[in-house]
Amino acid sequence: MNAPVPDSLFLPPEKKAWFLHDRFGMFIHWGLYSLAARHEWVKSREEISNVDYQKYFDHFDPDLYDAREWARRAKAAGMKYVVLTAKHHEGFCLWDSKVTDYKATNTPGGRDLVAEYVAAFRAEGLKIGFYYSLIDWHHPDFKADIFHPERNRDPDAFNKGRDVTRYAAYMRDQVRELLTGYGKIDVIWFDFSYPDRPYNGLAGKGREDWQSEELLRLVRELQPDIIVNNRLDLINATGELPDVTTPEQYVPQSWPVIHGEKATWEGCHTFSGSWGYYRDEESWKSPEQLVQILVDAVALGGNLLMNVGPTARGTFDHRAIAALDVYGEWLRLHGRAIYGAGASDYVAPKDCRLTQRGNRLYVHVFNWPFAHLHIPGLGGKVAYAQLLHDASEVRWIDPHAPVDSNVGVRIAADTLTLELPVKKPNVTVPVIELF
Ligand code: FUL
Repeated sequence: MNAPVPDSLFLPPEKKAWFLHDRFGMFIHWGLYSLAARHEWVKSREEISNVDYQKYFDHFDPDLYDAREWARRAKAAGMKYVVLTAKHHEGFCLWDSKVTDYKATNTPGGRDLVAEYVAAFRAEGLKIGFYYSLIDWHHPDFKADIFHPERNRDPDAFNKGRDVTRYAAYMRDQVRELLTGYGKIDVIWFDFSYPDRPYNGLAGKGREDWQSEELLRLVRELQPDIIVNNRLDLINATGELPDVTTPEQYVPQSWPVIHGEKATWEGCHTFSGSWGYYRDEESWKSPEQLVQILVDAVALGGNLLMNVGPTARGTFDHRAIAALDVYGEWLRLHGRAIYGAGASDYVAPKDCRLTQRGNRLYVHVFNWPFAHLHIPGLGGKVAYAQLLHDASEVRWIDPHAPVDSNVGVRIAADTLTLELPVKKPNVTVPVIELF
């Protein structure tokens, strides 16, 4: 059922102004997998059947969940928008959906977790987003594929009687609930299509299975200004740039380009190696890495959606709180190098990144050099320079000063050579602001 694609399913740049300005959001992955506490893909990875997964539903009781506390922490970390997994691949719904029993209100917890989330984050002034999985390992009409937890049963027998068009209608019903029940929603984050990976002769899932055009048309009808990500498998079908493209767990080398155009993009990353709460995971990022991922995104014109995986009791783990505090502290002093800032046409010196906001340029120094930092192309163009965290002046070497006759090296007139303190300032990533 493929209705023709209308002229434009995606937003013009002016509708994305808030998104481009705000730059930094919180992703939240929360679901039954938080009880297993060993990755949100646990059901697929360990091939757990619905019957065996039921224990997590029966024990889901987030008694310490206080969405206002989450929202306060997000705001204090400098995050301006938020995206919560209303439903992840396991199929469990955090809201009181009328079209399934597989939802938070039917667990011992018995609350509409989405309603509390929306109210709390909105009250803190954050923009509100929903993640909604196109994959559903619980729904009776979702077919087996390479990732399905029950993929190793005979796929023909497993898929018999399953009707993916019913599943597509179910998704539309749910998206309608989410986009009509909670006021203005700013982001919808669909996840994900994999049309090129057939399994056992079965076609992979893609826009035909999801009926992506219809889904997107519904989204537009209900929330015309909502930002929609790129995972509906529509890029090639529509020939258009999606509202936002979403490189996952990597820092692009250059500004992501689609159809020859620079895309609006948002990197998404985790604090450790999992999106869902993973008790025993040890690969937590260092403070430097956390800040650098954010700077890397903005320096290439992008956003960062940084993930927290709350525990099954509804709390943020102490390691997540520490990571959020890193952002809060850094952004309190360096926010103007991030919000409303973006890529610069100047070339960053080695081990640095540049962001620009109007006619101010920000040099983010990832690896503190000894005493001098040379920035070609900026000689003669800068009126004043300071370290951003304490507004202490940074002086530079006059390229026209007499040459030291013993050395005979002259600084090129178009190079700005900053004289830095020998010791790295005591901030995670120091920034020099150039006026
Ligand atoms: C992926 C999902 O499979 C992960 O579990 C996570 O939600 C990530 C943001 O997107 O594709």
